[in-house]
Order: sequence, then C-alpha cells, then structure tokens
Amino acid sequence: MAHEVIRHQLPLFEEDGRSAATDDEHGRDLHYLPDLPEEDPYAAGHRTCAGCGPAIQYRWVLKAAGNDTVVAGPTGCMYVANSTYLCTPYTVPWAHTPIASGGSFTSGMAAGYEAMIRKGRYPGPYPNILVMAGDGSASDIGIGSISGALYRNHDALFICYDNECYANTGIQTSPTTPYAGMTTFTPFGSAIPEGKKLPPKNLARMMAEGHPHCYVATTTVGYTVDLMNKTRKGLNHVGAAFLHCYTPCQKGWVYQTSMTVELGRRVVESGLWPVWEYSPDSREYTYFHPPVQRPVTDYLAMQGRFGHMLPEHVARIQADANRNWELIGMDVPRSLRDLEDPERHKRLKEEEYSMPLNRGVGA
Ligand SMILES: Cc1ncc(C[n+]2csc(CCOP(=O)(O)OP(=O)(O)O)c2C)c(N)n1
Ligand code: SF4
Ligand SMILES: [Mg+2]
Repeated sequence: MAHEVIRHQLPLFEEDGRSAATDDEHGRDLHYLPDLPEEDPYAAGHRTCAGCGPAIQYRWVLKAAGNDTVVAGPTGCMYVANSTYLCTPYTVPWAHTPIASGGSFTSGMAAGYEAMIRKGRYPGPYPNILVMAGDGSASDIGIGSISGALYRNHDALFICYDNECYANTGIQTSPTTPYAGMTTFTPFGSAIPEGKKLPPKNLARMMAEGHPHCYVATTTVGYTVDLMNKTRKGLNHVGAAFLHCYTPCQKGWVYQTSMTVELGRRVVESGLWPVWEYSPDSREYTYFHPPVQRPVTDYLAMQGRFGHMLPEHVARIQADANRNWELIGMDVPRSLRDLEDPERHKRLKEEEYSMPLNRGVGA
C-alpha cells in the first residue's frame, strides 16, 4: 500500500513596512523585520569574506526554510568556505555536489524522499529540499542539469546565488557578469576599454519562459522579507521552483564591506535588477515597483569593478536600465532618459553620485 506524502506549508512573513519602502530622506538605516524564527540552520562559523552577499542569502534562506530541510551545494565559494574538514556552519543535512550536477543531485534527493515515504521507509513529512548554486554553476556549467530538474518538475527549490562571477577560482567572468564589469578574464585596456563586452544572460527569464509550470522569482539580499517569503513560496509550491538572488561579492566587486545590503537595494532602484515573481497558475509576471528611481551611476560608482568605464559605457547601461523600467511598467523620468546621452557623462571615476546615508564603519 502506498503511503501518503505529507508536505509542509510554511506561513509567509508580514511585508508591510519592509525596508523597501524606506527612501533616502527617511534614512536607509531603518530596517523592518517581522518576528523571525529563532532557528538558524546556517550558524556562525563559516569562512566567507566579511560582507559576503551569498553568506547573507544562505542565512536568510535557511532561516525561512527551517530545521526540516536538506541542502545541496555545488562547487563554488559557498561550498569551499563552508566545508572545512570536520567543521560546518550547517545544522541541517548538507551535501556537496560537483559544479555541473546541482540539478541532477537534487532531483535524485527529491525522487528518493518521495519514493521512501510512499513505501513507508521514511516517516515524513516530505522535507524542504533545496540547492543553492552559484551563477557559474546555475547559468553556465550546470544549467543543463537544473533545466532538466525544472522540466521534470521535481518537488524542490533551485536557487542561484548570483555574485556575477566565478568567485571561488579568482573572479573570472561568468554569463551573468554585467556589461563593462571587470574580472580577471575581462580586463579593460586600449583594445577593449569596457572590459566585458557582452550583456548578462537573463537567467531567471530563461527559467520562467522555458519551464512555464514552475514557480520562478527574482530577489536580492537588500530585501530580506522578500527573499524569505519567496523562499517559502518556492518550497510551498508542489513541484519545481527557481529563485534567482542577487548577492554582492565584496572581494570581486571591490566595495566597502558594509554596503552589501545597500547594493542589494540600489541595483533595483537603478533599474538594473527587476524584482518579479512568475506564477505558473496565471502564467503572469508580477513586478515590484521600487519607491526610488536613481541614475545607474549611484550604483556603479560604489564598485571598483566599474571604475574604468567611459561616458559611452555608462550611457549604454543607463539605456538598458530605462528599458527595464518600461518592462516592469514604470515611467522613465526625463532626467533618466537624458542620461542615455554620453555627452551627459564623465568617466565613471569622476562622476558625482549620492552616497548612502547609512555609511558603515570606515565609510
Ligand atoms: C567541471 C568543473 N569546472 C571547473 C571547476 C572549478 N571551479 C571550482 S569553483 C568554481 C567557481 C564557481 O563559480 P560560481 O558557481 O559562480 O560560484 P562562486 O565561486 O562564485 O561562489 C570553478 C570554476 C570545477 N570545480 N568543476
Ligand atoms: S569571494 Fe565573494 S562570494 Fe566568495 S566568500 Fe568572498 S565575498 Fe563571498
Ligand atoms: Mg559566482
């Protein structure tokens, strides 16, 4: 006799008053957090860099998922820095997978739990099953196995923590490295003054358009409650879900370590990272409209990886941002439209930009 597979339904957190609604004028250090679970399955004791965006993501995702969770981690910073011999920050089962097989490994776990519960060999309930893969893994080397898992609709959450480079091997370019982002494989020079020439791969959109039966969403570490709720929605969804999370890497991007969360908001407020949710039921996208719209220089100038940019490069990124504003259904103010003209810019190093009010120590 087949046993029933009982699944968790995790309640969502209250989002009213979240930090997204706080603009510059009111102070960016006003954070709103609802009552959060005490459990912390990603505990202190890892070895990532100070201010590491992926580590922040890991902590919030696992807090949202809770203790009945199993995690897979393909090769990358978040495997290497979190798995010293006999020492790990995880208080839940965790397994390393080769960089290409996060999707297939997680499919196997999901199918295995389902089969064991049906046969009465595991009491259940069905655990929260998730994989957190870097952008090199999820958008490049391992994209085939993740796409296969989404297509077969295994009941698991597939997350890409996107630090826009192959960080662990020394900051090489990946498909999600933005146009003009300097990496060790895209140095700028007289032949290629912008450094990286190609635009970034639109991974989340590929996943939503290519697997219309899956829950797909984007988020950033700048919006904690949004990240935690989308984690829970992805886990609650019966079937496969994909979450694409922007996670700054202070070593690769060269910025003040206290600015990780601020970057997570500025990338959205400058139109460079649309935050949305795709519903497999209605087959529609819902877009988050940030309360602030800023020039891309407010975002770019905070990071050393863009320091070499010339006026025409900045203008091109502003044009991309303006297209994104239109895509998410927001008007493009005249002031931002004008900034598509290279004549309006200087070299990025010389541009004036608004510094955050909540400067951290050393800022
Ligand atoms: C098949 C294969 N190719 C290359 C590597 C070397 N390698 C180890 S970690 C890594 C970087 C992974 O980048 P990403 O997935 O973005 O994670 P991050 O290091 O940025 O956290 C690479 C290329 C590998 N382990 N396996
Ligand atoms: S190199 Fe980047 S992603 Fe890796 S641990 Fe450091 S900050 Fe985190
Ligand atoms: Mg990466």
